[in-house]
Amino acid sequence: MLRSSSVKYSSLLTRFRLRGRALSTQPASASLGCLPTTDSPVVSKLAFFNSVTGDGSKIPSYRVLDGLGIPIEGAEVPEACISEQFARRLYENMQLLPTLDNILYNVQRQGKISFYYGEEAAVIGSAAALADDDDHVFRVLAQYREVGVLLWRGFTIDRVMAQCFGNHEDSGKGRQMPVHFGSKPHHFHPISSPLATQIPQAAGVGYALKRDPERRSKNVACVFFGEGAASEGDFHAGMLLASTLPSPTLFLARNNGFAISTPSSQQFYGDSLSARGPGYGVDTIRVDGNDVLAVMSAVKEGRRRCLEGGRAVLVEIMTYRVGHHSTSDDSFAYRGRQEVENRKKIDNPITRFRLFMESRGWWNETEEEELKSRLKQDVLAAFKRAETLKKPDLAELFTDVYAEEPWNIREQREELAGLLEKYGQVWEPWRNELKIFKDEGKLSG
Ligand SMILES: Cc1ncc(C[n+]2csc(CCOP(=O)(O)OP(=O)(O)O)c2C)c(N)n1
Ligand SMILES: [Mg+2]
Repeated sequence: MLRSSSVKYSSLLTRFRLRGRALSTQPASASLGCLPTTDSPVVSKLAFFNSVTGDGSKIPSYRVLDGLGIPIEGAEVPEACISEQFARRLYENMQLLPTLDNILYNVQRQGKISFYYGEEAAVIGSAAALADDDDHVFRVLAQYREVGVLLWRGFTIDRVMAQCFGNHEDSGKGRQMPVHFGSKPHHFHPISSPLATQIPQAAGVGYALKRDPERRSKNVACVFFGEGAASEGDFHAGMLLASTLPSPTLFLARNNGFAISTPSSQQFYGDSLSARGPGYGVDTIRVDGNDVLAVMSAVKEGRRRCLEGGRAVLVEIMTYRVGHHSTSDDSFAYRGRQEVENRKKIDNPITRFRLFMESRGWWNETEEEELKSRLKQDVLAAFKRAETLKKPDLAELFTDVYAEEPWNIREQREELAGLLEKYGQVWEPWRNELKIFKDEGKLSG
């Protein structure tokens, strides 16, 4: 009995050793084989590790332009896609975001809507890399700071305003909170408020795309989220799903240093989000998020890997939120004004790219002034127009949930119709309020 079990043990040992020798990159003499259930090589040195770089250093950040807009040594400017015309488009879109931000910020202070944007290079660089073409579609599941992706895809400023004001031109029929955009023709899934829900959803979208022979290797699910959202369990569920049931899911983590008032130093202890990618077996890169060219190149390479490998990729985009979290936040309650002013000056993504354009003779002060004034006029005109438009038809309150109206919804609709008939013209608050709806709030649907 004893003899037979020790024979079995020694033959197993030989097998593991042989297996280890075949797999190991070490010389045969140094190989101690592999564990039976993994390819993990056996070692005799007791060593803990806490770094994915192997030498304990931080994961590097990929960059193309320095702070003065000059390509750094060894960096490749994506010449193929940086023509003067393309660079101008990038720059104009980057400038449009703060213009929208400033005007709508002031509007919100008058109590009209709520709003939040920022991170021009991170968002526009990604948008440019994720443009659909004749053969490929890049489906976007956003958090809320990524309207630049929609604008890059041709969503108009009028439509931005329609959504924020919830008027009858809003394809969401005024049912969503402001900035919770969605647009089917632009392949932009509707945004939802609970943080991180879009992450596992994206892994599901990626998997569905892979299962569909028509869309396999042609479509990618691209999901944006902040480093704060990545503290939710949903981040881990999404990464695990996309890596285990492999799917073309591009994880775009905007690390802007804050989740409202919580600094990222209180969100995680390790080497930030990039360190998590290899834990899930996911190709990962960290990129300077204030360098639009670096973001564009990294996201483009990420999408290539998703398309060709059919697997997930993680891009951590390092930036800094110079604005308040949203229009309902005063960030100077938890960080110094000087810190923000310094960051605005030292590492401004727009200035950096403007300097690059100027160094090529593609931009000057006059064009800068013209662009800023044109964008301001466009945004103000769209804002004024949106303000005058009526809210959607009141009858829309009862539509779109069920294919056929059930009895309880019919009862509610009839009850409202009765109340409107009784009080709509005689009770002053209702009389005034109903005027802002299409058809003066008649239940015409
Ligand atoms: C599940 C959930 N918890 C909390 C919130 C409130 N909330 C809204 S935005 C936000 C901060 C998110 O930070 P981050 O993901 O880093 O995105 P950023 O705003 O920095 O772009 C929080 C806590 C929420 N919307 N959903
Ligand atoms: Mg954040």
